[in-house]
Amino acid sequence: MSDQPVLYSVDAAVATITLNRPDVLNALNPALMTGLREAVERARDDASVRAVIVTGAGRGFSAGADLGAGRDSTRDSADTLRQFYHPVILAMREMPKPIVSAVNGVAAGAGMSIALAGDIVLAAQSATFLQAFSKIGLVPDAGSTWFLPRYVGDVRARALAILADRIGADEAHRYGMVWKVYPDETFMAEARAMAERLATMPTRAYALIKQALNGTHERSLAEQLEVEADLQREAGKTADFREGVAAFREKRAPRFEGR
Ligand code: LHQ
Repeated sequence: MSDQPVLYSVDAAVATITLNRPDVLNALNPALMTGLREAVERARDDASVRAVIVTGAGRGFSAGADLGAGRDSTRDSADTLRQFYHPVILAMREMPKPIVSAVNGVAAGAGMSIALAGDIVLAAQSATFLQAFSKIGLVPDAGSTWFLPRYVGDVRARALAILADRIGADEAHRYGMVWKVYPDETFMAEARAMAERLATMPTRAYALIKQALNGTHERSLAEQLEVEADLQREAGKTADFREGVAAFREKRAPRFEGR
């Protein structure tokens, strides 16, 4: 196994980004967050990549910030967040390709925030989620206070943040923060199949869909209608739109090329 904190590979137009510190449940440190940022940017810039999977090596997705002895306790947390965490969360949201978060095991603290930053969040049956922050006297960060109220509503977001209870995949699914749960045995194959499916779809439209949904909660209906109209103009100019309509008329499956 490589000792790189983040692994990156591309197969069949799908980039797989693997958090790779399995001995510590992929706890996050500056080297891992830098690697994650670079991997996300690489997937963004590689025209052959049309979908991305983010997952964890070993039995965890990520246990959040590394609390081990090696961490630099003299460093201001806000500086660490701004330098290493915010660019990753923003790059994931702004990534013009769909991201599947394949939550293979525990997602805690900022590890849970990273999972929630994906577009389609899938969980293995044995995966767990916890807003570990308050257990060690911290506040949720890396976007959890933004994602959770929007995904699960205020009542659950507050309870999750305050109580820091560890919840299972089924509960996370019921709350609405996970799209689908799969048995552990087939989980990675299902996540891969989802990403491969996304990689055959109209990639430009996906980029525009992400743009439409990013920030929708901050806009009025009238403003959002304008955003939709502008983005639809762009989508309407793509080869994939022409192909989608042609395939519909010819009663055949479309062959989207992502442009
Ligand atoms: C770990 C960790 C870990 C190091 C397990 N670090 N080794 C804060 C500050 C500043 C800037 C950035 O952002 C943040 C945000 C945050 O993310 S704060 C939240 C930090 N994370 C946590 O508080 C979670 C701590 N971990 C746990 O509560 C448990 O380990 C969970 C619930 C994640 C998993 O429990 P188990 O499945 O029972 O596994 P375990 O506890 O036995 O852990 C396995 C190994 O991983 C163990 O090492 P060992 O050598 O004993 O086998 C742990 O020490 C290590 N590990 N989390 N965050």
